[in-house]
Amino acid sequence: MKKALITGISGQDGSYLSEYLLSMGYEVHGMIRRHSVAQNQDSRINHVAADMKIYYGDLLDPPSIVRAMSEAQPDEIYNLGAMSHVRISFDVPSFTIQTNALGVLNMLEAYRTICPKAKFYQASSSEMFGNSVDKDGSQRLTTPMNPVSPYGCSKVMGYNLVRHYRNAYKLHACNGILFNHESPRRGVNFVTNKVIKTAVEIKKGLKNKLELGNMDSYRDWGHSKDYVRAMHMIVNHETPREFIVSTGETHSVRDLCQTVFGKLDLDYRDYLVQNPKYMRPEELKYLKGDSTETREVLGWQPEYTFDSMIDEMIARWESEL
Ligand code: F7E
Repeated sequence: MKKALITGISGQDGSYLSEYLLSMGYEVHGMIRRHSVAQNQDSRINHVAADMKIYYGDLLDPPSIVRAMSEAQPDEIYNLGAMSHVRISFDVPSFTIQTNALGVLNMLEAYRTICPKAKFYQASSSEMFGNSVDKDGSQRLTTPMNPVSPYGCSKVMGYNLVRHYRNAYKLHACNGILFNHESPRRGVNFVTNKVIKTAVEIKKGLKNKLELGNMDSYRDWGHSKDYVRAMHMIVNHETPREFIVSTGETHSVRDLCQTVFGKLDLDYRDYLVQNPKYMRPEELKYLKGDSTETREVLGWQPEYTFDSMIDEMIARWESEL
């Protein structure tokens, strides 16, 4: 039986990844941070918590990492824990850099000391590219990294540390550069789920406006469930290296609103209020990932489309509200 240790197990990706690994017969161990509202700690993994071993821990608390790694003795480590909200990273830049950069260092140090034969996956992000776009309008492994947020800067540091530790200590450490990925489990302060939840509330007469920031940025939105399958393929590829995970399709925030409200027979322009509070000091304008190599080398393919993902997210709020 293979054993996996997941940091950030209570997040969107952590919850789907733990379900996926359990379905393949893995013994799953996970680290969660203490939260003052106890039910918020593990609401996404409650349904599978009894089948896993959960430890309190923090990427900034090396003793907790050492304890979890020593007890789990994992074959695979997935470092998904992070301060993952780009807009909020401007408000808490020091915490973001510590968690997402120093936190990776703490994980790598424990890994090379306690279980160097394990395979290590680092959740790297398309936010690392900033506003770099290749001439053909895509980002790929060779695209320069010019991050435009404390979050993006911190992820570049984590990415480079993983490459450095792989080369210096001959570790099987990999980076998946994942473009935006969503699902019904996405936090409601990320734009997809915010727009979808608000649209359903408006349809049900519970709200009368949608407050957003920049409408003209473009994102390559995939589904988290498809992307956690890619994580497993990346870490189990014979050669530890980097891979891009993306749909290759891009939509603006405006397109997203039009599609979501259109599906509910509404016009988003009747409800939209632009609020500077949601603007970022520097914005990443355009993302469209080229994952051709990942599809060819790993045989990965997404199952969801932009439309089927939105339908699933609408259905969640329609049944919940
Ligand atoms: O914003 C615009 C906003 O916060 C998408 C994280 O998973 O993906 C995610 O980062 C776009 C931006 O995601 C609102 O300005 C407009 O252009 O949903 P988001 P993100 O910043 O792209 C990357 C790959 C990660 O790695 C991150 O961890 O939507 N936008 N109005 C808004 N965004 C939010 N959140 N709220 C608004 O009201």
